[in-house]
Amino acid sequence: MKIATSVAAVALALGLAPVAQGATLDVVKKRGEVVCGTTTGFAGFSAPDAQGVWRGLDVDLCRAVAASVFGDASKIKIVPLNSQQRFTALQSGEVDVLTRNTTVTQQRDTALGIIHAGINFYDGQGFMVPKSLGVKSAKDLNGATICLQTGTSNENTLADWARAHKVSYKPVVIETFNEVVNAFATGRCDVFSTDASGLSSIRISKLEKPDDYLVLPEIISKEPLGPFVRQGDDAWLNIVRWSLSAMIEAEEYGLTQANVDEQLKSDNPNVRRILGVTPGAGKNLGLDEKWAYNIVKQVGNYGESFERNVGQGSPLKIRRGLNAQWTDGGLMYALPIR
Ligand SMILES: N[C@@H](CCC(=O)N[C@@H](CS)C(=O)NCC(=O)O)C(=O)O
Repeated sequence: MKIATSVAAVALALGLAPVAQGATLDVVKKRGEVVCGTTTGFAGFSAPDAQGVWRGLDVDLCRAVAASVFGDASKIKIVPLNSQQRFTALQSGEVDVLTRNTTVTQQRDTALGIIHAGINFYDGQGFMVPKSLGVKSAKDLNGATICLQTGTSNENTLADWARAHKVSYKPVVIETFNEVVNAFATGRCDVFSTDASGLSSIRISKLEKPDDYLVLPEIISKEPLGPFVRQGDDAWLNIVRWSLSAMIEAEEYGLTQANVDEQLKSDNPNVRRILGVTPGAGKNLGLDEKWAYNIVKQVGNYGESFERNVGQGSPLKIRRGLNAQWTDGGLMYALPIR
């Protein structure tokens, strides 16, 4: 994190950051699209499909913001950023919002001039090894060479864990995603360590024989992943935060892409408020009253987005786990739209 902090300091010193405070919504409206910072290509979360269209859970969040601002989820521009570049891109105004597997930490939320706008995936750091290594537990990793990507929280988390568990290892830290994956695939390191979501994605989409690899059972940290915006623009923070919350609350109330038009006739007061039949929530955000209706209609609720991109409807097949609704024992607990 030292590196990211000094990049931020340089950006600030150069006068790159921040764009005029409070102005993001105006800038976005004038431009006609929301600019989102994503990964350079992380299947299930943010990656271009065969037609070059960006898809994924994080891309859906970007689309949700566009749906609430413009009533049109397609009004987005994706800026691919590696782990190291992401904070500077947000600070400098190159992107309006970071929608990219970024762990919320106290340091990032305070010292970098940015702030999180919710959590769209509760994760934790893990390890992947080739089965041929013959290792069944992270505690057996003594002496291993471990691949990591530069500018991630994973570097420090691993160092802390290894010290506490008296595991010695040799880090191989590489800046770009494809290179670090390549280093692992070609055996330059024994282990890949990053968020468990990342490991599932890499195993399925980047390794030739996924069945030759094993994700170890240990999860060594909390990695709450969520969108970030610049500090000092509460109106924009609210738009991103409530767009995400609307997706989560829509799932709680059973509002889906398929039934949302029918649900406009619902007499449930919560549903009427979410969908703007009872006005107020849109005006509060400076948006059309159909802001959340447009999200559900065009992007879907959180569960739909989850299943399509990373869950049972995707090659990743990640279980809801911590990302289930609070009513199902998970941590997804939307703040009420009222
Ligand atoms: N959640 C962690 C890790 C996020 C991260 O950047 N992970 C790497 C995985 S190795 C990644 O997404 N790389 C994709 C890229 O750089 O395009 C963080 O916020 O630092």
